[in-house]
Amino acid sequence: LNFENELRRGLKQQEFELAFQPILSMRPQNIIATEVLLRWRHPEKGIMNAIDFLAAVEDADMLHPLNEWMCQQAMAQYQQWQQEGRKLGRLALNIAHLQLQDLGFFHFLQSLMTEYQVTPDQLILEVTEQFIVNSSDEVIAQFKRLQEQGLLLALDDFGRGYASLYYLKQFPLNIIKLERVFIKDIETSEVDLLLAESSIQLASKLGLTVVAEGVETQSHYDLLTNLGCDWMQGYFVSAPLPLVEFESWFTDYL
Ligand code: G
Ligand code: G
Ligand code: MN
Ligand code: NA
Repeated sequence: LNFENELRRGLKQQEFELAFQPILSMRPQNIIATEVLLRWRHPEKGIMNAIDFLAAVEDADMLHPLNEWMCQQAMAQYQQWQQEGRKLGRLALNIAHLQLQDLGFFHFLQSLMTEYQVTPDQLILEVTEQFIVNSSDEVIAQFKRLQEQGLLLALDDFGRGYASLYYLKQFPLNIIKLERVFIKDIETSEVDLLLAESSIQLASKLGLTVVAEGVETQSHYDLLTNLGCDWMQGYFVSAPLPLVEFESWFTDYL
């Protein structure tokens, strides 16, 4: 209850904010998408990442309002960048599996798309394996409908779970995001390099686009380019940044 009050207070006091991290193609290095990550600028605890509070948000039954706030803010920001002529690629949103338990999310998404003039071909939705395990046929049908209009569906944190290969087969994905633990040691560990290589090959053969997460160095970049990885994300390009810093990053970059 305490934390729930904290959350409500935080939302009301506008302590939540968005961070942005670009996703680039490997060669040439073009901005493909901009991922939105939730942050809580807590008056005592400082800046907290989503991972530090999302589970508690879920327990407090506050996931829906917070995620709806995030989606609305993100779409409004994206529309503004569009109007300014910024070429930031697609908008990539993280969608918690609990948001997808019924079709309400799709109505909500549609109303935001109408309000902010964002089309399906400007969006990537990032879901987790947990969602794929629990998803209903109706929800999958909704995703397919949006995918026919150009929306891309990404599996986040690929490789962290336990049954990934099986789900790749039965779920209509466009993209897999290779978890950063796979990337971290590819310069020094032959096993890690082999795992990255086989994941990329498998995904490519299944017709999926591969995004490497946690690309931090030139040699990560070189190795992944040679392995045929499609897109990348990580400190090598940019950390997730608050709005003002992100805008100055892309002003220099574009
Ligand atoms: O950047 P950060 O450490 O917060 O990211 C940790 C995890 O939280 C990542 O897996 C990221 O996808 C997830 N995440 C970040 N922002 C959001 C959000 O707005 N909604 C959901 N559901 N997950 C998010
Ligand atoms: O699970 P997800 O990949 O969405 O988590 C994103 C988290 O990873 C964020 O907390 C973000 O700050 C962090 N992150 C993003 N890029 C890098 C990177 O290149 N290296 C490391 N170590 N962390 C990163
Ligand atoms: Mn993500
Ligand atoms: Na991720």
